[in-house]
Amino acid sequence: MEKKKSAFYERLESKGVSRRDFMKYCTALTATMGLSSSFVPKVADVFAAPAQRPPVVWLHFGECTGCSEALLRSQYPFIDELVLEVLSIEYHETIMAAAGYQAEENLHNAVKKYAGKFICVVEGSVATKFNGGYGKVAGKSFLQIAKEVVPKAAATIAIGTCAAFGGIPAAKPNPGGYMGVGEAIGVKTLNLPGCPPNPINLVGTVVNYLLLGKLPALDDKGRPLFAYGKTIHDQCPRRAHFENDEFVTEFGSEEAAMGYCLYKMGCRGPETYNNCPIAKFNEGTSWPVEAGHPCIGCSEPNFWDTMTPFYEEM
Ligand code: FSX
Ligand code: SF4
Ligand code: F3S
Repeated sequence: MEKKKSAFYERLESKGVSRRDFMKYCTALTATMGLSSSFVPKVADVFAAPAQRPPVVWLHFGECTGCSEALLRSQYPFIDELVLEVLSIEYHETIMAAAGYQAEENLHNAVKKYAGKFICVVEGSVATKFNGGYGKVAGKSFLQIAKEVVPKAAATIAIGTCAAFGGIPAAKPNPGGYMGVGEAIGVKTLNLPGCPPNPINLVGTVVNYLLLGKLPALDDKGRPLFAYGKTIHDQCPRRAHFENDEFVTEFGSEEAAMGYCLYKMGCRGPETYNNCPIAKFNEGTSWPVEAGHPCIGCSEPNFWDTMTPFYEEM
């Protein structure tokens, strides 16, 4: 175990990531997951000395691959660490070397070999009209693939608003009858919406599973409460107002409020459940409202239709 750990830290160093940076990441991840700081060393061990590597089958349906892109650019774990050390990715169209019949065979073999044991991650929504005719991979409709693979998984994670709720492919007039994977085939999925979702919420979900042996607690829409338990507005640094001519902000400093609330520019923060203000994007650099753009409600059910026209007050 100790040998495994020191080899892990050596690999990190060789990639220019110090042990200190890694522990900082684990502290942020532990806080995001809603666990007390006493869990930080245990969270670190999930990466440094994983006891098990759950097999993952990652399916792509109707989407833009932004969810995979967001994950591939996650600061840590670097995707190769995530792929090779924490998870055993058996099938993922964007990153696997196999193509054509060989790729199909990989999928078939993985589902057979790990039946009842693998985690299925679904990215993108499923066309349901015309026998699923509006979306196919290798001559099979998304609908058919979802029906064949998803029920055999130990758990299914719908990553991104498309897979969770239908998302952009399901926007009006939606001729193909696109919908979220759970609704399309009548199963319960763990939903990580966002267009794109924040990769830290996938990592948090997986680490929760590996550390505590179960999936995190969910709300009535299948979203982990640790990430989607509060609205954007409830955590927003722009939530500031004047009181007796005094500038008052409940969250952070006056500088952090950076000007004023974007509500009149159409901000959907008050009706959007997500942890963007805390988790942020691009290595914790910023998030839409901090960058001066109103939240467009990208992680809510029925995004896009119920959130447009953007820039109009709710
Ligand atoms: Fe959807 Fe993923 Fe939006 Fe894109 O692939 S959640 S279109 S950012 O990224 O599925
Ligand atoms: Fe709420 Fe949006 Fe204003 Fe922030 S910018 S306080 S989320 S309405
Ligand atoms: Fe999406 Fe709003 Fe966050 S637009 S990325 S939920 S701030």
